Amino acid sequence: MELIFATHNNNKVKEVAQILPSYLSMKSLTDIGFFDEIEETGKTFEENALLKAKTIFEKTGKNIFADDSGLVIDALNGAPGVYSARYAGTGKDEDNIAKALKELDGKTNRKAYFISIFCLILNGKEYFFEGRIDGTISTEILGENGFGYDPIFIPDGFSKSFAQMSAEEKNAISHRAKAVEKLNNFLINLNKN
Ligand code: ITT
Repeated sequence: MELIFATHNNNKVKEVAQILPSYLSMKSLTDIGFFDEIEETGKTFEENALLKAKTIFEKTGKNIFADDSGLVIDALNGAPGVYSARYAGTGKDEDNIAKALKELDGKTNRKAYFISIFCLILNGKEYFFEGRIDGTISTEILGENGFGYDPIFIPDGFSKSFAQMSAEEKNAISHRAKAVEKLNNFLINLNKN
């Protein structure tokens, strides 16, 4: 079964390629030659995931999934949330991280979670899957692996950041891996019925 992954983020493509079950073959937007920006005007992760999946569905009519994800920080009233990619306004991970650390300066509550909402459009119908991982925000940059806010996110039960983990370690517990698992279970059940 072939699915198009409606994302321009190559780090997401890389992660999902490592966790997607082998009966699913994934095509990226680069593979299908779609390079236009998709404006994310939604106020929720669900709205933005749907917007991305729908844009590509309307172009291709094929089966699609999209991932809208972000970091939700308790002491910042949920920021950066849906604005995670654009938090500092420069589009650079290091600027987003610097802003988050600055906003949290002196705060003792460092609780946060990563969330990923997948929107699947299958035979024209929309389905949503959510993955979440709780953790804390470190006081400094830790590690160089991964992308985005990985260097400042320490998942609960661990003493290292996502950026200090191997891809395998992150993929075993991440928000994105959990959303992919739900999508996979849904497709397996669909085939049984
Ligand atoms: P697409 O919309 O093209 O998929 P994007 O990067 O703009 O790519 P989002 O709008 O979903 O994607 O923004 C997600 C941002 O949240 C992402 O750019 C990171 O800053 C952050 N993020 C999401 N998942 C992450 C993860 O696993 N590790 C670190 N940061 C993550």
